[in-house]
Amino acid sequence: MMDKATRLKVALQKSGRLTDNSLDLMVRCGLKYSRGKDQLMCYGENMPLDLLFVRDDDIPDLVQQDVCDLGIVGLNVIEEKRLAFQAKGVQPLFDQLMTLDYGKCRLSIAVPDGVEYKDARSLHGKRIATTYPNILARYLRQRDVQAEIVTLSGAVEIAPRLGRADFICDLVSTGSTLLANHLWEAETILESQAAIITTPVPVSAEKQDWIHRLTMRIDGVQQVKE
Ligand code: PRT
Ligand code: ZN
Repeated sequence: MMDKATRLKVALQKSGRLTDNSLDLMVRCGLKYSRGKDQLMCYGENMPLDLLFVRDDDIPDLVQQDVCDLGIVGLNVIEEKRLAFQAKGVQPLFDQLMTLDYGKCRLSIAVPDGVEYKDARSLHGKRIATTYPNILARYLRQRDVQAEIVTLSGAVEIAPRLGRADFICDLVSTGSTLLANHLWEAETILESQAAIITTPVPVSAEKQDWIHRLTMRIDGVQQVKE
């Protein structure tokens, strides 16, 4: 094994919608790895690259804190974190290196069946439940709409039925969750897919070289699949 400082650390989602595709991508890039005992890490055997498994929401922070050199996470999480850091006056230290061809979804405004919605102005004076308060706030600000953002950590789709909100702003892929909860998709506010983020802080030449090789291999893998 090479020196710790020269090994790339890549953060992946531990268990969720991005996990299988992200691990599969690493394998297709040629990575052979062994699992650590704690299941928290995988160690590259034929590349100086180790995988760290965490909750997706923690991935931008790990890159921000320079604990990891790279991370794979949805654009929705990247954008929400970027805006949250900016709101606190902290400079976000993660750059988007490339987008990946999985994890596709959209962040949309959804409306209870029977309720009218024409455009963003329909949200004026209303309560909107979401787990993406910063992205939603920017959307409302850009349209001069004043609305109350109800920040929830999950189960956003049941908020209207519980009387906690008039509308929701949530991720949609097939639309079946909205349908099952008697909601209809009115407006998309962000298109999302998985992406690789990296630190803008300069890394060693060896690490930079491996980041370059990895992105070339990912390009190759993604072109084959097209
Ligand atoms: O535990 P951890 O925090 O790591 O996982 P998580 O529960 O926060 O995330 P997870 O695994 O659900 O999603 C990880 C990422 O996958 C998201 O951040 C998105 O970038 C992406 N993704 C793609 C989705 C969806 N599609 C998706 N459909 N994330 C969530 N959903 C949910 C959505 O919130 C809603 O509840 O699925 C439901 C809607 O799906 P449809 O198909 O019924 O429309
Ligand atoms: Zn999460």
